[in-house]
Amino acid sequence: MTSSSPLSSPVPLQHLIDGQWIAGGGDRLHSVNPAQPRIVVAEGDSATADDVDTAVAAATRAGAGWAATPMHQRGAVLLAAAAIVERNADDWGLDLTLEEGKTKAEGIGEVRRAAQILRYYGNEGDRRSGDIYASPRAGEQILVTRKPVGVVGIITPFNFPIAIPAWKIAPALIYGNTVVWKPAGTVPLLAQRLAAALSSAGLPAGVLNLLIGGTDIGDAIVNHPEVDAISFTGSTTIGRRIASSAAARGVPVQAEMGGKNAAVVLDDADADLAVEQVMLGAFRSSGQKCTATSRLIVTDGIADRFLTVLAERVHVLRTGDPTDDATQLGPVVSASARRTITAGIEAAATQGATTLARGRLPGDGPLADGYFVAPTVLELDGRPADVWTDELFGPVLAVRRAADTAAAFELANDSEFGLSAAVFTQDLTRALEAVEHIDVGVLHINSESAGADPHVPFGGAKKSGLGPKEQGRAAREFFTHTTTVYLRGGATRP
Ligand code: UN1
Repeated sequence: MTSSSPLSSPVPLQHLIDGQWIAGGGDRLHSVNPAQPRIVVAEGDSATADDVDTAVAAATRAGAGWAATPMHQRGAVLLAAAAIVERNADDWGLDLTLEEGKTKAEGIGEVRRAAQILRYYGNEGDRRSGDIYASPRAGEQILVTRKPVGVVGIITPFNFPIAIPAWKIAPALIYGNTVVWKPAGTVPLLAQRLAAALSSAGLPAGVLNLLIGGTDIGDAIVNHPEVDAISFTGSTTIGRRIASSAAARGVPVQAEMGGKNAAVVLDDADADLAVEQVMLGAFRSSGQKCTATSRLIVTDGIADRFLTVLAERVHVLRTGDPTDDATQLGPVVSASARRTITAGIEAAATQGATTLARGRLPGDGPLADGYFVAPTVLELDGRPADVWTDELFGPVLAVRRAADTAAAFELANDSEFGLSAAVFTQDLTRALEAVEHIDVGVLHINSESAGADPHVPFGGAKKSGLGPKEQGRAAREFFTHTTTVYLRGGATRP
């Protein structure tokens, strides 16, 4: 069943500065439905460099009051926002699908996840907030307390238009920081939804500012002298650029960047479970997750059987209108993303890859102009191939065979990235070896490489990430700094 769009005309884009929704004065910007790019989802004018100054000034002014607000009171705002987001999950999930292209089930699931994240941090006031150490001196205790870092610049990607913003903004706010946020220009509508939820939940003016625009706005935030910390998720190229300019200013950065995540299927794996999970990891969200499975390593004893079943399943995957309940893969986000992914598939062919499977594309009709890429599985023979090393951020899975478990784990580590991995085995000893040998920030044993719970650390090893991990208590390391207090009584000891 195809749901009809609740958006009968493009939503006007607005920016939130100092508690006011304003139209921008910059370049024209519009977001389109990637399944039917002639449909404009939201449009308006980008923010300008002056808007960045105004927003940072507002965030700076709001800082002291917000930091002095008791954490439980700050949490109450996040909990109220969570309720608003949850209440609107079906509608905003469909908006997300229309603007980003992931399936409706994933869109609605993502909005619910944003609510869950807001709730997790909304309850932070009920948790331990610091540490006490013993002192080597009589009559003294040593306390470690936490303070907000100040004004945080937050830059978020297109692929989780509400969940990733929530998992950066919620911890920033609960620990008493104020925020200037620039979402990806391809998904402004969901950004407006989240900012509006927080605003109507009672967030004071200036505590969260939303500026929609291109990389010039992102750069202006990153380079602004009054911005005290930057949290970024996105491409490795931009992440490294942000990190170097922030380092030059002496400002901390949390950057969550690329992944080239492997699924390792060992001889003794439950093949049905592994096929199902590898498919989810590689093709959900059309492979546009930094945690997506883009490499598959199969040991020789199971390889033929496993790859045959995988290929059969890929051939019948349904790529199409993401608002249709039967669709398994929507489009990728933009024409340029499709170009890059398609070029990557073509380059692989010239570097010795064999196509093991290629799914179907939607035919002519209303989706003819959509940015669809057929899900593709490519087997490599061991010669160097870019599809093995470079993140394509699309529904493309590169496969290599390994003689045994040790060789398979070595191939899993054969990447400059180390975000996530999945290992399929029923043998506890091999699972424990995977924990010991595979160098990643997130390891799944017998589940797909993507997915992240709000209460546990998330982030990569090697070149996938910089700075403290995200989510759960780990987020506190980035969004606060500590004061070590040597605490003694004021009277002279007898
Ligand atoms: C997930 O795997 O569900 O950009 C979350 C990304 C990651 C989030 C992945 N920061 O894809």
